[in-house]
Amino acid sequence: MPTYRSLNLITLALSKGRIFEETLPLLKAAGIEVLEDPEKSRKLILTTNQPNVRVLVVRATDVPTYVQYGGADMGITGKDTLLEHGMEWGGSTSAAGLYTPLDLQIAKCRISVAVKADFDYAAAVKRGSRLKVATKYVAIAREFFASKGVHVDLIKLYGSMELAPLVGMADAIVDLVSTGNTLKANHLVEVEHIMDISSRLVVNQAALKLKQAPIRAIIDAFAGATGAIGK
Ligand code: PRT
Ligand code: MG
Repeated sequence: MPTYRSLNLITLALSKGRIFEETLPLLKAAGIEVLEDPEKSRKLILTTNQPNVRVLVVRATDVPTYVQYGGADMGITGKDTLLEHGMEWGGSTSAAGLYTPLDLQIAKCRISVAVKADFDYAAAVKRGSRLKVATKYVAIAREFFASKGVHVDLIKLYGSMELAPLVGMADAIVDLVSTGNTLKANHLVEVEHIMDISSRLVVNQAALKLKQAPIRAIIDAFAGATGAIGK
């Protein structure tokens, strides 16, 4: 049986860095202030000024997993991460028991295909060449190239994708771009814009049923602060 405390306790999973920083104003709008700085503290569970709200610090790619398995009631994560986690787009609920009621409009970027400046991507596509594509986003890349009818060999990497074309390991990469400075610094150019990315609030559906009032209060405060419409 859940205890009174566990029925009140709200656990939010966040990743360090840009998502954490950009979430702070949203939390503030919900009257929540995180009392420790994850960049300074080694703690993985952070307290807040609300005794019934705590924050878990997890890897960005682990946020959907914590929420899916109930380690956290809710989390904030990029659309890129949700798609790679297997979330189907088009609805706000998924088979994994995840509910994504809000586009928070934070940590915005786009996911793109980039190649070395001297690689003629359009010609390679036109010829029907098989492309070697390095990416952390294999699900998104597979779906994108399949929809274009381009044959690809995907090489899974966990970071620094920009290196792969430079060392001749891949013809192209699929990666997140925001200012474009990283591509430019590595002599890569963007040749396809796959989709726009922003971060979403993701909620465990069972937790939402058990803890309706406190979770709804946070969703509403975030929605007000974002000016977001349910997506
Ligand atoms: O770093 P770690 O391996 O722990 O995890 P992570 O890279 O998944 O986390 P993090 O914090 O870097 O990114 C979390 C989320 O922020 C992503 O899932 C995106 O939804 C979002 N986001 C927004 C970005 C960017 N913008 C972004 N620019 N994530 C990464 N980048 C990287 C990009 O991969 C590239 O290397 O920044 C570089 C490009 O930036 P520009 O400005 O040079 O174009
Ligand atoms: Mg990173």
